[in-house]
Amino acid sequence: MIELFYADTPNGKKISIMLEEIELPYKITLVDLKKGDQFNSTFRSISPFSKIPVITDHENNISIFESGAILIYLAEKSGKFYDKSSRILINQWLVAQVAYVGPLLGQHHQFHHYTPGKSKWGEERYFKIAKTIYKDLDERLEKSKFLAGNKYTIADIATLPWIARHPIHDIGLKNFIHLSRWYEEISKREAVIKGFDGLKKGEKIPKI
Ligand SMILES: N[C@@H](CCC(=O)N[C@@H](CS)C(=O)NCC(=O)O)C(=O)O
Repeated sequence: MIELFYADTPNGKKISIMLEEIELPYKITLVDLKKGDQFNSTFRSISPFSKIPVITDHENNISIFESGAILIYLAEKSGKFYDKSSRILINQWLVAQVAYVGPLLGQHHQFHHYTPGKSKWGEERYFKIAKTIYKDLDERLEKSKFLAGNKYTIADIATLPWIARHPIHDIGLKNFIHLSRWYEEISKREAVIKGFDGLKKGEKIPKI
């Protein structure tokens, strides 16, 4: 049994989607970020930066923090979405998501959506970067069916929940035809639909 320490955010959804995809038994333990659960000492003992997601694999009593590391662990455990022959490519697109796409789109959420009017500089800077991320992903997906080649991988699973925030990005996903094609195709997967609704409240993946 895998225990997923979860909050309903793009980083949390990456792992609930992966767990649905690989069909391993799992349970979700909610971490209420607004209440500050992430700072309690029990949680900090498995998450040194006080962040979700974290998993505990009770089969071998191991805990893993950082979404990219968790995706790699689950991919290796299940033998899915991380082909040995494509690992160099998959690692690049996965690390680009956790180190660049996620954090920078996250800044765009903060300045543009959550605190508009606080910092014109911040709003302009991260809007521009977010548009560039859309453009660069679109260019990649013009040449490649999925981010790391012809097969759906953990790099796609990591990136989908961030692009699913497109309604608050105000960039116009439909104008990026290759990124839209990729988004629509992945959004139709049964496991993605189930995993996206991590809290089982009937949340739908936003349409384009
Ligand atoms: N690099 C981390 C980022 C995780 C992260 O930023 N988690 C956020 C929610 S999406 C969090 O736990 N925030 C709580 C806080 O900062 O207090 C990963 O990819 O797992």
